Amino acid sequence: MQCGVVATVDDGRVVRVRGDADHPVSRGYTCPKGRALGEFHHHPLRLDRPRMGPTGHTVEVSWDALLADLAQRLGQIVDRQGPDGIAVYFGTWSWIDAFGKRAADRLWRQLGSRSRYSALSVDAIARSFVAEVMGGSPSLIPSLDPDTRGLTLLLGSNPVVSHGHSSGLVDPVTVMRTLAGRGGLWVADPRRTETARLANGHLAISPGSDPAVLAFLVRAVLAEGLDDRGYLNRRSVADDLAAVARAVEPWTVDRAAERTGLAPGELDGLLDALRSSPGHKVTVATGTGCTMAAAANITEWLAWTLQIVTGSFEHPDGAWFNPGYLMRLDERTLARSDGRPAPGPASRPDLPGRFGELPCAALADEIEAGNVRALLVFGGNPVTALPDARRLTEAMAQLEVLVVADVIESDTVALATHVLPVAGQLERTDVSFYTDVFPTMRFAHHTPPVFSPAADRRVLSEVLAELGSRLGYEPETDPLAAMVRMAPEVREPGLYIADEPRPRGWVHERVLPDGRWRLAPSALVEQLDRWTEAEPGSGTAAGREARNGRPTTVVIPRRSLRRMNSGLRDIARGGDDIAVWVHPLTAAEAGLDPNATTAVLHAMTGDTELRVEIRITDDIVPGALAVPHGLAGQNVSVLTATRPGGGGVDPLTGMVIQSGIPVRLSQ
Ligand SMILES: Nc1nc2c(c(=O)[nH]1)N[C@H]1C(S)=C(S)[C@@H](COP(=O)(O)OP(=O)(O)OC[C@H]3O[C@@H](n4cnc5c(=O)[nH]c(N)nc54)[C@H](O)[C@@H]3O)O[C@H]1N2
Ligand SMILES: Nc1nc2c(c(=O)[nH]1)N[C@H]1C(S)=C(S)[C@@H](COP(=O)(O)OP(=O)(O)OC[C@H]3O[C@@H](n4cnc5c(=O)[nH]c(N)nc54)[C@H](O)[C@@H]3O)O[C@H]1N2
Ligand SMILES: [Mo]
Repeated sequence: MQCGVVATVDDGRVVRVRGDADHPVSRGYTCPKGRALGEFHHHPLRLDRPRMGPTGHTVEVSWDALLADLAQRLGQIVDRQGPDGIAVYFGTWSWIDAFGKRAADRLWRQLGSRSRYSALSVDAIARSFVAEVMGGSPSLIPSLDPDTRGLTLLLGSNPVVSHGHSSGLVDPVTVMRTLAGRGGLWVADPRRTETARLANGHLAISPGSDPAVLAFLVRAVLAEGLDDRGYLNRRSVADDLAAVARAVEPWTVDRAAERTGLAPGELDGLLDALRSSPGHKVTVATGTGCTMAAAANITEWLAWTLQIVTGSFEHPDGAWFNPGYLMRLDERTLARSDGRPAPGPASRPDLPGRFGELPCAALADEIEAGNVRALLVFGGNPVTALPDARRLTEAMAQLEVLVVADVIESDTVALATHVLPVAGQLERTDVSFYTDVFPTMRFAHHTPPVFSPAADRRVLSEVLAELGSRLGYEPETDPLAAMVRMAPEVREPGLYIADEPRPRGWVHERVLPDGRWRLAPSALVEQLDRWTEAEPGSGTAAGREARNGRPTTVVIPRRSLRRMNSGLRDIARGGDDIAVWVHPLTAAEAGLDPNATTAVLHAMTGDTELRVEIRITDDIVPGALAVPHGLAGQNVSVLTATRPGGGGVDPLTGMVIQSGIPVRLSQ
């Protein structure tokens, strides 16, 4: 995403890809995904020609025939049932094709549809929600500063593999080692991950128990006076602070130890690390282990609360907020929002609309109800990424129109009625526009194409402009113009670093409502109170009952080094790392053969089961099953549930619960 690479081309083929030692941000570093650029580009499964026809029976056609047919069908759907009948889904890879995404956004706006979905509601929507209710804008993304001298606490994130959830770390092994050597690095993760091995402390916590760790820390900070009182007086409201103190009060070390499965001494060790951090500053970075869990919202809220009560946000030894090189959030007046949801999808009024989108949890219902008749997929693979995969796949096969713009065959392409073979990364101009606020410093790239699109591929933005014209809409003539308006220099290809690469202070000065954090949003305080109540203290009859009622085996997510979700799994070694991690005790309890290499996961509802490859290891806590996602033959999303009342979806955000899915394990 932010590394400079040098591709050596010989006779129209990429023969070598290596890190660009002269790149001022990545300084020669690349990850295996970046180095796979050539192999991905030349892959035999690359989409070369447009295809059209009924699901599973598309045949090659000309672009002209495809676009004419598509325009006609979309027009008919709008005439028959209005624009909401046409839905768009933006996947993770749509963000890296800036012109394509702009064109898709424009077409969607021109259509006037409300049916917009993206990977946000299956990834980390809790983060945008908490940013909105606490800071006044969903666009605030705290970013880890590799140069911090304060303590760093990672919860449910494994940057050595993922490069950080939203901070796109370059050379994460070096960054983690540096953090561990300075203010200290602590990792809470049910797995002994590659990152945990580099940390000063690893808390092997029970899945889903993160709020207990954070509530314990917030309580201790307030009780011991480790907070930054002067800052809090200026930047928060006293009543809110009192509400926080009350909500975390039950979370003593013993109770937190009980809930997390840790020894009290381990939690005290973490508190000690905070006590000795300069100024008690701390950066808390959460990842998908937390944002996909049932307690996602309160985990994120308590993570922010800990950073706010210690005065860590925008402090030189705490997290900063990247305003983007092109987005320039620090120079704009951000629309203030307070967390009120928009109306949800018609078939699922129990779920909210948020941030101009509808939750992916509702897509299958919307198709089944006939509300969505066409779906346009950009840079994503909903068949593996979205919940309740079997039901969704059946629903998608019933669509009148399923447009998939991709670069390679996929499980979703296989269902398409209209396949758009679009130009890949080496075949188009790219500007780092939609990824602008994620890098570890404020900079932008503009890279020209290396090749012109091969075979019958076309650049997505051009395809969509033509489709728009056929529907009678005005196309955008210069997609770069909007970016150039923000930063004239990006007209020319190159790399641009801001004069102030990690600005601090703009959120406090320009964004916070009345200059103060909203420390105790009532919806979150209530969620924590409920969570606390559902987790009674040790020794009580209610406590034992709750523990006995808790499923003993849950699926948790993990990322693989050489894939990007479902992307790159077809290339050499991309498909190797697919095993589910299982603790020996869990294996024994489930009656697995100690030498077993496969096992079956059974969903607790319905009769869904999934045979998976396993690896028996004590690098994971008993009861947790760490499952990689994005695979076709081993699609973990068949285990997620979305039906109303099924407990598979967070009611505040519409987020699908993908971490801590109860299952039964068998041979
Ligand atoms: N059960 C479960 N579900 C999950 C997750 C989980 O851990 N467990 N993770 C969730 C998360 S965090 C995310 S982000 C989503 C991911 O969900 P999606 O974004 O929908 O899925 P990806 O697998 O990232 O999509 C990859 C597709 O983009 C295509 N692609 C690659 N390059 C390009 C390009 O240049 N242009 C275009 N147009 N397409 C391209 C790839 O070929 C591939 O088909 O899944 C979510 N779903
Ligand atoms: N190589 C590679 N890099 C990627 C991706 C990829 O597929 N491959 N995907 C990209 C995408 S789309 C995303 S969203 C990011 C995700 O980035 P991360 O969020 O860092 O994802 P992971 O590396 O899976 O780390 C999640 C960790 O959470 C742990 N975990 C699971 N459940 C719990 C829990 O209840 N509590 C705690 N504390 N931990 C838990 C898991 O064991 C796992 O180690 O990575 C991005 N980068
Ligand atoms: Mo993601």
